[in-house]
Amino acid sequence: AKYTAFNAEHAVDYIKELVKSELISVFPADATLTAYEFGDGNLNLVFRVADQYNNSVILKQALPYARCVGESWPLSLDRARIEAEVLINHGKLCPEHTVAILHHNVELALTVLEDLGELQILRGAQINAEQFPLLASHVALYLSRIGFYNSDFYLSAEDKKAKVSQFINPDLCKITEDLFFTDPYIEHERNNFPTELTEHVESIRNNDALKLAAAKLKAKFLSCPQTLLHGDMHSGSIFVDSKTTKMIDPEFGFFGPVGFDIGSFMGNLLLNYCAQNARITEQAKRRQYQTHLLTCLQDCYSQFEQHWLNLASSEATDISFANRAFSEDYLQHVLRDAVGYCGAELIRRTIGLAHVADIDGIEDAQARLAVQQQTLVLGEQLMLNATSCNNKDEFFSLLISLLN
Ligand code: SR1
Ligand code: MG
Repeated sequence: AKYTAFNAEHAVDYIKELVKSELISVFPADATLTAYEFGDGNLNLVFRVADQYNNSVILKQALPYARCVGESWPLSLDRARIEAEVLINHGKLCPEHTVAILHHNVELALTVLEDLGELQILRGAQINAEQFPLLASHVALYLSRIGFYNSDFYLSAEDKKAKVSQFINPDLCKITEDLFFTDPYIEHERNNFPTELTEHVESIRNNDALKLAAAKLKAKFLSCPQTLLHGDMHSGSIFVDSKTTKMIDPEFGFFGPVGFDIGSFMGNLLLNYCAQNARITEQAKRRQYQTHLLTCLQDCYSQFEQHWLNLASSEATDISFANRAFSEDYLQHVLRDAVGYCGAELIRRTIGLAHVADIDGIEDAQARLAVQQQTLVLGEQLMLNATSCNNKDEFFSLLISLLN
């Protein structure tokens, strides 16, 4: 079928056809379907299609442009294929923590996904200071499995090269290259910050050491195809409840540096940590919640590293990589990258185009500004000190000293 952007009626008709042809098994033959569009993300259309028995699926369709900006920002529809193929890849490696893909249509740039509506989006839950004791271990398991099994530790060189080419994702990588690594460090119309931050923003633009760190992180993002990343591991890409964690939306997936995903995830935990300084007024409650977030970050990083070391000792297929000294050296570089990407995420979510509701939703303008100043300083210090972290404990000490 020729591409056309769907409305709710198209979504219902499309799913009806899938039911009729027995291509999905979620709905019975007598299902009466209804649909509504509820996408509030930056790029796509998202429909929930449900029947009278409470069965439902999500139909996600890429638009040929970025939804948040409009047709002046064209984007390739191939991102829908990439997202579907990343979901298939990650779903095989870590089905417990990857949203299930039920159907995909390349021409229409759409995917049909399991409906996770009974779970919450992590960002909203963390804005309300909800705690998820299994989040750290689930994210660590997901990132170590998808990371390791798509890396040179495990794939043959031939297979890896074929996969790198399967997941070339120029349009969405360009968004990250620009928004993450370029715009915050120059004057650009896409940047978005209050006038009161102008002095701080100018100090960032004049900080040669920081700009060098940003350039090195960008160079690595551009030319270090270590593994098949999720590519957009922010708190809006994670569904949770007390027992479950599911990653969604890997349309930014490509072969890039291992440290990028875990760095982005940690950056989002820290954005929430700082935002809570203006959100939770009672000191003891705030401290308790922030300690939980910090423990989540530390546990996640520690478990990620430990899983990787275990996988490397039991599953490495390349003899050159099957020794502990190599794994430790590799992981030291991953740590330094992750700390740098974490810092860059804090900065770009504060002064770049795409912000986070954790901070933007703070009603009191003065309190919001204080949080923004804190995320900028934290981001700067993490980026500047990332390459001095020799191991995770040095990173945790650095972080604790910066948060106190
Ligand atoms: C124009 S897209 C802006 C941001 O939304 C996505 O989720 C990515 O994080 C991107 O940087
Ligand atoms: Mg997304």
